[in-house]
Amino acid sequence: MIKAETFRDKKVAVFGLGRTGITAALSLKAGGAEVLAWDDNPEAREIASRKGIPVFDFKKENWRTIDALVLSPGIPHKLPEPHQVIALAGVNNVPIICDIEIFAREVMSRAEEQRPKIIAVTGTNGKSTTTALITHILRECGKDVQMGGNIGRGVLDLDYIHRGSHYVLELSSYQLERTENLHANAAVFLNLTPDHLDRHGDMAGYEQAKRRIFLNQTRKDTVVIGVDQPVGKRICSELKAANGRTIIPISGRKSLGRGVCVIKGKLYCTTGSKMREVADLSKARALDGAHNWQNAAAAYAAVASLGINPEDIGKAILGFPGLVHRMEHVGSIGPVKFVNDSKATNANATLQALSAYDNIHWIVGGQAKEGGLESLRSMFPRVAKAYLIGEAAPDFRETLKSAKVEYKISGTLDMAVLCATRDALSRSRKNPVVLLSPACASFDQFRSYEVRGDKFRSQVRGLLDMFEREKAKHRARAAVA
Ligand code: UMA
Repeated sequence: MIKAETFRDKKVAVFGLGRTGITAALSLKAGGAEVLAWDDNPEAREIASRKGIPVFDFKKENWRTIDALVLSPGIPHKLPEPHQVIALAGVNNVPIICDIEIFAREVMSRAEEQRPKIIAVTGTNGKSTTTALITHILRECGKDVQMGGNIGRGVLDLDYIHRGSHYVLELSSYQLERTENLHANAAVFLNLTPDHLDRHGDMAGYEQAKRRIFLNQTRKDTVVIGVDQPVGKRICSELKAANGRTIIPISGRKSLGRGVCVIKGKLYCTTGSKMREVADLSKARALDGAHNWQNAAAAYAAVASLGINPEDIGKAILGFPGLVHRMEHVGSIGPVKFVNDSKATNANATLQALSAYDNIHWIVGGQAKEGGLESLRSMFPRVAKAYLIGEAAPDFRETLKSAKVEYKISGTLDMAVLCATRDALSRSRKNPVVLLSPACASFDQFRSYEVRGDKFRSQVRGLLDMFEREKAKHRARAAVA
C-alpha cells in the first residue's frame, strides 16, 4: 500500500467506502492523517469499522476543521445533483479530491529523479484492454510495473512508490475531474463517444474532464491520441499547437504519415519516411476486432515512448492473454463459441464486439443508456437472433422489431444463455457465437458488470462440462458396441 504522507497531521474526510474509499482511508491513516469516514450504506460502514477506519456522521462534523474531502468516483459532486455532504464541503471551502490526486501529490513530493514513470490511459472505450496490454508488455519486457485506478486495485492500494517502477493507470472521467497534480509521462487518449452525460452535463463537459489527463505534461512527455474520430483529430491538432511535447497519433484502420496504425490486421509504426511492420495482430491470442487494433496501436506507442525495443513490444503484444469480461473467450461447444463481453455497458462498446463476429446469438439488455440500440443498426445483419434481458427489454424489442431482427424476450440471463445455446447448436450456420454484450448497465439485475459476467461464465462452463460428459458417455457406449 502507498502511505499518503502528504496529508500527515491533516484532517481528511473520506466519503464513500467502496474499493476507492477503503484504500484511501487506510493509506491516509498509514501516512499520519486524521481520517473521518462515511458511507450512506450501513454495511459499508461496518466493513470499514472492522478494518480500523474511524466512522463519523459527517452531518454532525465541524467542517471548518477539515482539510480535504476525498470523494469516491461514483459519487457526483456537481451533476445531476450534489450530495448533502458535498454541499457541506462546498459551503466550508473544503477542497474535493479523489484518490488519484493523493497518489499524484505523493509522486510529486519526491525529487524528480526518484519519481516512477506514469502511463495514464483514458477514453470512453478500450481503456481497460489498453491499460492491461501496456502492463503486460512492460512486464514481459522485464519492467517493474503496477496497474490500477479504474481497473483492478484502487491506486493507493498499489505497492509503494519508488524509482524505476512504472504505474499504468486507467483513469475515468470521474477520477480525472477531481485530479489536479497528475503528471503522466505518457498520456493515452483513445476515443470519446457519449457516456456519463448525466454527470458531465454534455459532451463538452465530458471532454473537458477527460482532457485533464494532459495536465502538467512538459516537453519531455508523450501524448498518444486516437485520430479515427473527428474529436480525436481536433484534440490532436490543438495539442500540437499548444506546446512541444511528443504527440503520437494512432489509428486502428488507416495509414498515418507519422504515428502508429493498423492496416488489415498488421501493426505499423511510421517515423520519418520509414514505415515498419511491428506485429501481425491476426496472430494475437486475444485481440479480435478492429477496436482492439486501435488498443494495440495505443499500447505500442505508449510503451515505445519509454524507449523499449519495438521487436520486444511486438512479441509481447501477440502473447497478451486478454481481459476478463471484455470479449473474453469462455469456451466452445462444437462450432459454437461463447464470448463474455459483460463490460460493454454502452452501445458503443457493444458495437465493437458485434463488428468482430458474424452469425451472433446476442444476449443484450439491462439498465439502458440513452439512445438504446439505435447506433447499432448497421450491425444488425450480423445478428442471427437477439435474447433480451432486464429492464431494457420492452424498448429494445421495438428497435429490433422495426429492423426485422429475430428476437426473444428471455428476461433473465440464465434463460437467455439456455435459449441462445440451443438455437446456436441447432442452426447449421457457419461459426456461430453466443455473445453476452449487453450495451447496458447491470444494476437492474446484478451488483456490477463483473457479477453479470461471472454468472455468464459459470453457466457456460456448466454447459461445457455437461457437453463433455455427454460426449464421454457417447464414446464409452460406442466402444462397448
Ligand atoms: N455511496 C454513498 N452515497 C452515495 C453514493 C455512493 O455512500 O450517494 C457509497 C456506496 O455505498 C459505496 C461507495 O460509495 O460504498 C461506492 O463508491 P464508487 O461508486 O465510487 O465505487 P468504488 O467501489 O470506489 O469503485 C470506483 C469506481 N467506480 C465508479 O467509478 C462508479 C470503479 O470503476 C473503480 O474500479 C474503483 O473505484 C477503483 O478505482 C468501475 C466503473 O464502473 C469499474 N467505472 C466507471 C466506468 O468505467 O465507466 C467510471
